[in-house]
Amino acid sequence: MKNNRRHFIKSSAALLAGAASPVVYSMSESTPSALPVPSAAKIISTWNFAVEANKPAWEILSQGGTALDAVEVGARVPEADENNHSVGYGGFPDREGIVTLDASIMDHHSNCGAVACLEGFKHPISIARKVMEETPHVMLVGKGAQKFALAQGFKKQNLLTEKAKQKWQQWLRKSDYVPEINVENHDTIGMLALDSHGNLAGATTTSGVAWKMHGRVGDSPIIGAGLFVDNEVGAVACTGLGEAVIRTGASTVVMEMMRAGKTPQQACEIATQRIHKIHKNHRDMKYLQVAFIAMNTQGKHGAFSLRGGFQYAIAEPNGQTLHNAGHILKWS
Ligand code: SD4
Repeated sequence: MKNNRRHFIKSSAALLAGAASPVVYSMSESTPSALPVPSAAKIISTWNFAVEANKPAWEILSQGGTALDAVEVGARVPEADENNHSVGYGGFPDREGIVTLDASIMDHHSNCGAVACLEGFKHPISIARKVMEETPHVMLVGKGAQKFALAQGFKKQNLLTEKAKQKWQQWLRKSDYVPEINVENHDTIGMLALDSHGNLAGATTTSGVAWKMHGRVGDSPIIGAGLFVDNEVGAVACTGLGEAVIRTGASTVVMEMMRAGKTPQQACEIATQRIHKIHKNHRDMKYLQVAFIAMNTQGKHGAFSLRGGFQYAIAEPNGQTLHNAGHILKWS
C-alpha cells in the first residue's frame, strides 16, 4: 500500500452498532498524506455496498482528483463483484436468461454518456464515459452499444454467473413476474461526488430489475430520470423501480427543487411524496420502492425513500458513514 494512501477501516464498534444508527468507518493512515485532503470533497452513494465503492473513489478525491474519475472508479467496484446481483457481472438476468446492463455518467459541464440494454461487458460505466467523451451522442443501446464497446477495446465476456443462472432457473419454474425491488437490500449504485475544485459528477450502473422483459430499460441510464448533474445547483441519483422514476422525471424534480432554494433533503422528500401521490392507485404501488440521494454545490446532502430499508454511504475528509434514510411507508 502506498504510504500516502488514505484507507478506510471498518471499526468493530461500527459492526456492533448495526444499521439502526449511522455506522462509522474510521479512516487511518500510517504517514501523513502528501496532499492535504480537500475539505470540500465529498461522496454520497446508494445502498450498503457503496461503502466499498466509496473507498477507491475517495482515494481519487483525496489526492485532488476529479469527481468524474471518482464516480467512474467507484461504480466499477460493484460492477466487478459477482456477489452483487443487481449490478454488472453476476447481475440477475432478464426472463430469457440474458444479463443486460444500464449505466450513465455526467460531469460538471453537463456532458453525459449512457449505455442501455448492453450485453457482455463487465464495466458499462466506463463504456458510458466513452460514449460521453468519444461520440457526438449521449446514449447507445443494445447491439450498437456492444459494437462501440468492442471498437473502444473493451473485452466481451459472459456475465451470467452460475449462481445467477441457478436463481433464474428457479424463477423459471413459476415464471411469476413481480419486479423485485430491494432484493438483499441493495440495487443500483448511484454515486455523486464533489471534488476539491468545486465540481460535481455522478454515475449510475445497474442490471435493472431481475427477470425483466428482454429489452427493458430502467431509469438509470436516462439523464433527468435516474441521474442528473448541474454544476450550478447540485447532483441527484435515484434507485428503485425505474418505471416510476421515469414516469415522474424524478431527478429533474429534485434538481429543480434545489434550484428553487430547497435543501437537498427537502428536495428528495418532495420528489418522493410526488411519486407516492401519483402512484397511490397504480398497479405498481404494492411493490413500489424509490429512493433518492442528492448533494448541492456546497456539499450539503439529502436522502429519502418511499419505503424503509434504503441505506446510503457518505465519504468525507473525516471518515465514512452508512445511514438509514428517512421514508414515508413501511413494507407491509
Ligand atoms: C431500474 N432503478 O432499472 C433501476 C433498478 C433499481 O432498485 O435501482 N432498483 O429500474
